[in-house]
Amino acid sequence: MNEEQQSLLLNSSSRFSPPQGVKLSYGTAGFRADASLLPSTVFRIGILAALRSLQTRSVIGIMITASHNKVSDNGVKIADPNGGMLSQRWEPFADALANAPSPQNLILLINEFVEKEGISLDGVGVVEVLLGRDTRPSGDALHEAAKQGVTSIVGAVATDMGILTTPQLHWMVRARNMGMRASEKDYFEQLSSSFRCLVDLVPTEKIKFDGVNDKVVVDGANGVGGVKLKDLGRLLNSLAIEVRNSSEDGGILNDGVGADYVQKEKVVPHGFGSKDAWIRCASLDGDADRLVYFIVPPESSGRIDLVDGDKILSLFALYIKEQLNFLNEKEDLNQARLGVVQTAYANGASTNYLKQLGLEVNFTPTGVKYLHEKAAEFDIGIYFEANGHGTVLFSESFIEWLEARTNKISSGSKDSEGEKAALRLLAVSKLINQAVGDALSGLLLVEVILQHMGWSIHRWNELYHDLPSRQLKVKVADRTAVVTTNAETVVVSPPGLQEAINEETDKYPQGRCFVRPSGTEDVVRVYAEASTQETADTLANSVAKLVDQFLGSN
Ligand code: NG1
Ligand code: ZN
Repeated sequence: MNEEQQSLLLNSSSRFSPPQGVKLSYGTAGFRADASLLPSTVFRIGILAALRSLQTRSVIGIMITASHNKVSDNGVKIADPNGGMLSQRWEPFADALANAPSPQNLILLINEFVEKEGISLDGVGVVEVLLGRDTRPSGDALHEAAKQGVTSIVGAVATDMGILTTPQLHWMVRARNMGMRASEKDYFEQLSSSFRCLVDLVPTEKIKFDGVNDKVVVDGANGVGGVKLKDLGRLLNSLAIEVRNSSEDGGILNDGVGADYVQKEKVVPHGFGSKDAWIRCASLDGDADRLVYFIVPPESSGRIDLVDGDKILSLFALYIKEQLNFLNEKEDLNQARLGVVQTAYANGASTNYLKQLGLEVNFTPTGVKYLHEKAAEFDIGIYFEANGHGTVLFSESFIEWLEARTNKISSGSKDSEGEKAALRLLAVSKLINQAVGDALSGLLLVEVILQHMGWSIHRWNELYHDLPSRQLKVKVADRTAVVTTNAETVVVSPPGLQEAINEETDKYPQGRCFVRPSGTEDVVRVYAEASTQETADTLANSVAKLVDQFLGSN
């Protein structure tokens, strides 16, 4: 690197000292920690994003959020040129940068890395990094740190996209790199127009309004999603959306609210109660990349019936499979490959259901980057984590095929079911976020599919019955001592732990249990399923004890 570049970096990085005695790791979804520990990390991620942008000659994104974590935390993650997660090859560099002890050390690391990756720091040409942040109070200062990081690489500029949901930022990066319009207004317009198109294609005999089913009530986690959903809702006249726990209501982010709370605790979020009995309710997480639905049974004393990511996946799969059947019924036609992707956290009943539909079910480790990568292998790949993060990916070649097919329709032929199915699938590909899981676009797709099927949330929830399950966290001295294989279902280290888990699990009818180190919290997670809630709880508790015995607490 030349002298100008070197002194720019030395100067700016001396203003952002890393916290003492803390080791940060990029994890399953970027860096997350108490916000006070993060300025230097976010600054350095700014540098990394600028380098990635130089290497790919594309727009890169930085999102400042800690999703469902508490309000005092924050975090940072990168959107790659295709709008997806940062290339896994760059993650070790992100870790090394974040933990470099001094500005000199940082420069050494950068020099080494740019040489290895063949990135030229000659300052020729301009590259751009888009910055987004959620509603956390620490967001402004961290945004400034990211901007300083980006602009300490000669030729890189940072564009402030303002307060956004995580999926909006990813969508914008993807759109920019595809030469498409990429403002927030464009995002809302694309979602609302494809939603309207799908509503227009709902079979007329299915359209019914009965008061209870017309409205969806959404818990916005007191985060960014609620406000954005209100903006989007104004563009939709065939759907009534009531938003509660929007960040304007004064409640605390993710505190007794939001998709993570609702999914893990299975209780009503703040602001919901017996008055909502039987209504269709949904919950977003703090940065609106997760979505779950729920039902408040009457006299439930706070418990809910959860309609989780697995059930959203099942609903999407059913609808898409129906459209593919219409396409294949009479004509040639396209033998599109449909695949679904889950993790070990998927409820066993959902996997059975999907297999009974004749679908190919694939498993990957936890972390949407793995699910996304697998789903991208299909013409249509649907992936969801049970916690409500997921989307539907369409291959470029299948979209081209659909475009050609639907062009034929607009130039004169008649409305067969096959033609409507092609129009629907094309509209789904525009509605559902192709970059990452997106609660807002997911919610619109659920809503229009329910209209299409003429279903209430109860009918949807009856697709199959979840096996009772329990998730627990165990604090251990070193969670990295747990090493797993087979999409995280089998522990290979410490030795003997898996055998002990197997012995315990075998005692329970329909028992299934696995443990893995969390990528976002300093805990080992335990998941257990069994034929009754009591036995699922007992299994989870006994395995948590085993983890504690094998790994010891702090
Ligand atoms: P970890 O902490 O690695 O389990 C959690 C979720 C993931 C994913 C990431 C990123 C569970 C059990 N795990 O990861 O599915 O969403 O956060 O947000 O829900
Ligand atoms: Zn999130």
